Amino acid sequence: MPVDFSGTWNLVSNDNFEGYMVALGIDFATRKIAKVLKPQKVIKQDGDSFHIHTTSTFRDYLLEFKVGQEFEEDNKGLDNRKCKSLVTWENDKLVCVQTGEKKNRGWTHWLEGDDLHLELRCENQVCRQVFKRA
Ligand code: VLZ
Repeated sequence: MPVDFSGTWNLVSNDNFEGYMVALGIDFATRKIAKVLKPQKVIKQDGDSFHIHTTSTFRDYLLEFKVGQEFEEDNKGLDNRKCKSLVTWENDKLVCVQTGEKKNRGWTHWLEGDDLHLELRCENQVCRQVFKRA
């Protein structure tokens, strides 16, 4: 049985989101608001088809993709830079490479115990987020 990330997840820790946002070029005023947010993720997974909705009181971000199929990502409401994104399985980890203007951009999701982990990468910055089931 493959891993199933489906569910509603609440952010419980967020290490270096500030550094990640600086690397993405998010302005100071937006960072001030964004760094205190406690986003929720609603993940719907059907085999290799994913729907990841990140919601907050400030902005929402919806991502839909199939593992192994490259797609254009607009990052609307984040840094608004377009990139080519490809998500693949690395064992039980879901790994996204976001190819574009920013070097080393991407993220990794995995499950650890009852927790959902997310590592967000951009240039030399790594943000680590942990979510618990709502
Ligand atoms: O997550 O790429 O789950 O897209 C934060 C919204 C969303 C709050 C961060 C507004 C997206 C921030 C993280 C304004 C600057 C992300 C992927 C993996 C799915």
